[in-house]
Amino acid sequence: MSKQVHTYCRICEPACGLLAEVAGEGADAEVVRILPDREHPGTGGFACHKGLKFSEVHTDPSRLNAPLKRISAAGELPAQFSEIGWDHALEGIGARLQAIRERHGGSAIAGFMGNPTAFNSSAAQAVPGFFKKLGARFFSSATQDCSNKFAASEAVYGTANLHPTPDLDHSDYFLCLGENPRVSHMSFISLADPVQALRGIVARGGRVLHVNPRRTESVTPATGDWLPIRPDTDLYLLAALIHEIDRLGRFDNEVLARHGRRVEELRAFVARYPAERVAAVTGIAAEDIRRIADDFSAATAASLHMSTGVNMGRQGTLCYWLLQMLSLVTGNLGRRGGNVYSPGFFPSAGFGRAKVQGDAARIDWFDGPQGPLREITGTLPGNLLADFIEQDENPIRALVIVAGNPLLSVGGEARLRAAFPKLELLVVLDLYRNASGEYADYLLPMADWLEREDINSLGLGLQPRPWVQLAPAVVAPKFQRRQEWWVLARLEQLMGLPSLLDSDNPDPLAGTDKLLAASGLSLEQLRGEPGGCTALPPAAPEVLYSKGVQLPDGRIDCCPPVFAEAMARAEDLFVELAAEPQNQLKLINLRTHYMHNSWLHNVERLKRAQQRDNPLHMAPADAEARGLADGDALVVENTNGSIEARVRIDASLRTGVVAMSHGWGNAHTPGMPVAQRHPGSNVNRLLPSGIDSYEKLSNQAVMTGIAVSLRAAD
Ligand SMILES: Nc1nc2c(c(=O)[nH]1)N[C@H]1C(S)=C(S)[C@@H](COP(=O)(O)OP(=O)(O)OC[C@H]3O[C@@H](n4cnc5c(=O)[nH]c(N)nc54)[C@H](O)[C@@H]3O)O[C@H]1N2
Ligand SMILES: Nc1nc2c(c(=O)[nH]1)N[C@H]1C(S)=C(S)[C@@H](COP(=O)(O)OP(=O)(O)OC[C@H]3O[C@@H](n4cnc5c(=O)[nH]c(N)nc54)[C@H](O)[C@@H]3O)O[C@H]1N2
Ligand code: SF4
Ligand SMILES: [Mo]
Repeated sequence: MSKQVHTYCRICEPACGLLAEVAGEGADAEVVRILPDREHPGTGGFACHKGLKFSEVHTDPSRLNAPLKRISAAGELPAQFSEIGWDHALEGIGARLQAIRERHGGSAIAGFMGNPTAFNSSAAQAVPGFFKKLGARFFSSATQDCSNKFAASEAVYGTANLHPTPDLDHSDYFLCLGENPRVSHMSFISLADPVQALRGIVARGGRVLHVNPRRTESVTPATGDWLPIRPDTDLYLLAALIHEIDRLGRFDNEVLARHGRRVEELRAFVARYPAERVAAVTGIAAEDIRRIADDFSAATAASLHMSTGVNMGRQGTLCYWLLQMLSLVTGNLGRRGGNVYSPGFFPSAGFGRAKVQGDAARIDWFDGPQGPLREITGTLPGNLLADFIEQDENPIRALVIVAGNPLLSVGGEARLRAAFPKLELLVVLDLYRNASGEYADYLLPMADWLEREDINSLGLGLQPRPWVQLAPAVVAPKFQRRQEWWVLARLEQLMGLPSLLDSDNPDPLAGTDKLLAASGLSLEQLRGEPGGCTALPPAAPEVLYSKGVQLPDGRIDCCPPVFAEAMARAEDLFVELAAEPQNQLKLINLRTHYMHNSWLHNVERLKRAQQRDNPLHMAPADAEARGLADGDALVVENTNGSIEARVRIDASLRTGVVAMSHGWGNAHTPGMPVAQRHPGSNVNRLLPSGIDSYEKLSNQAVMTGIAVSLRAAD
């Protein structure tokens, strides 16, 4: 006898509704297969192969199933581990953390919280709280991903938590920058089947334009056109678009008078970048820029969005600022079909409120080891992790990684490989013994999302069609797998700190109950419903202004004073880009359907013939100019490092641009044997690390538009 359990996928933003078919009862229950949930009120049966095949991760024989303790020397690879019981492991870890804390203070301890935590509602609450209680330093994958968005929204809206999403169902013009909806399913918007939404715009006679150095899989006659751009130059395109719209006299002065401040300062900044001036640097003809400005501002309802391809350039914060401004000055912000705020079950824009000074957001800088530093939503720059471990004064001595793999996800692999063995203690909480875990003193086996309860709170504010679901654990955790919140709460107890486990009836999701109350819902009610899922009424577009914007006077800052230095630097970078040699190759990222950052690499089914490594994709003209053919072995190098790769000629790339997938490089990851058999190269060896490798305003790492050169492999 089998039954079907309603659940949803926790791999990426859409959170697709799923049905898990379960055979057996209690501890013997097994997930037989996973199907799309066609009746799901939010996602309507959309799902991709990663979610539908997640049971292969759930049952992967390489999973961590018991706590492991290192028995080989620090840094020795491959590492040797032996199994120990939970009590033993946690007592050992607790005692060592406590000793380090007493000797050197909490800041000698650090946490690194990786991306899957974002979809893990109990861990998302427990992990930052644990490190705060310790007074520890804190890092997260956000500074490799999107922290520019937090910094920009803080300054512009007064909250890191407001990210107006494109109202694709009602747009007749959509500008998509540095994002590949078909492959990634987008980020900072939780929408099932985004490609269907793009098709809808084109079918209605509207226009979709993909601004990208690569003609992505999202560019088709039915889903939009391609506007090729030189990497790391989006700021100048956005500035030119706003300026040309101003020139056309199309600023919505009524909206700006009602909701904006410092509009003249914005005007003055963008006036530095007329279309004629930015054409050569962006690689986009002036008349094309003027035509887009005209079409965008003339559209009945135009929206726009940007993602990691722009975040990871050198000026992601300013880009996100101008993206908001393009929406605002054309009257599209908070308007049907424009960019809207959809609070869902709780208006979370009120969280993450910026500190203010006068009428503007301010940043609290402090002295870092190498100059002024800030935290962004509590996080230090991941690109300084190696520096903090290696520094003489007050170094990090203990690191706890939760659902992350910084060795492969952060720039400068060689620096982290050198730094990790210097730690007195490295603890890794993961599904796998991943590349970073190879350096661990303790590896702790975590439950996956079929084995735990979750609520889709990540979607708060990001769902154009809002819904809430409380998914029960489909089956009990297998073997000795445990949840993150429980591990950290046990450690708190062992270290004499207040802990959730002090309660007789600990509920790691209890914090969400208060938020649910705002919509007249409760955990108890959702737990009682078989599907656990409720569609919520969409909000009126104007709530962006009433419930979203958090600056004291309710206005939007069109030219935040905290950007002054970065605005001046924008001109220096412009001059630098303009002076670059024509034949300089620039490296960008390339997500595929067959990888998910550095994980899912142990899933055999994703290792199809063309997907067993991560070649260097190259435009035909660039290959021809260098006498290269498909399959040639190369060394890709720059001042940061070098890697080996094979050439793949790829006509989808703009000339001068090469692309490689990240998350590969598992030659030394015996804990993931499928991944190790198809190791690929870690492209992040070519990325910068350290003090000049991230955007100062936001701690966001620079990861695209990286200058590289090529030579034949020996
Ligand atoms: N060159 C380059 N580098 C990049 C990027 C890029 O585009 N180009 N993208 C960046 C981005 S956007 C991101 S978000 C980061 C991601 O950076 P990270 O978060 O550091 O890395 P992931 O590869 O997502 O690794 C996630 C780890 O969590 C584990 N895991 C999965 N589910 C769970 C769970 O439920 N519990 C626990 N405890 N562990 C779990 C997986 O096994 C894996 O080891 O990478 C960044 N790095
Ligand atoms: N299959 C799959 N899906 C994923 C992931 C995955 O690894 N695999 N990762 C998940 C995660 S953690 C995230 S954050 C999201 C990210 O979602 P997206 O941001 O959509 O990720 P990408 O597909 O890497 O798209 C980035 C795009 O930016 C382009 N680009 C690179 N440099 C520039 C530039 O300078 N300017 C412009 N305009 N474009 C540029 C690239 O060509 C690429 O098409 O995806 C999520 N979904
Ligand atoms: S699109 Fe993302 S959330 Fe949906 S099934 Fe695929 S991996 Fe899961
Ligand atoms: Mo990400």
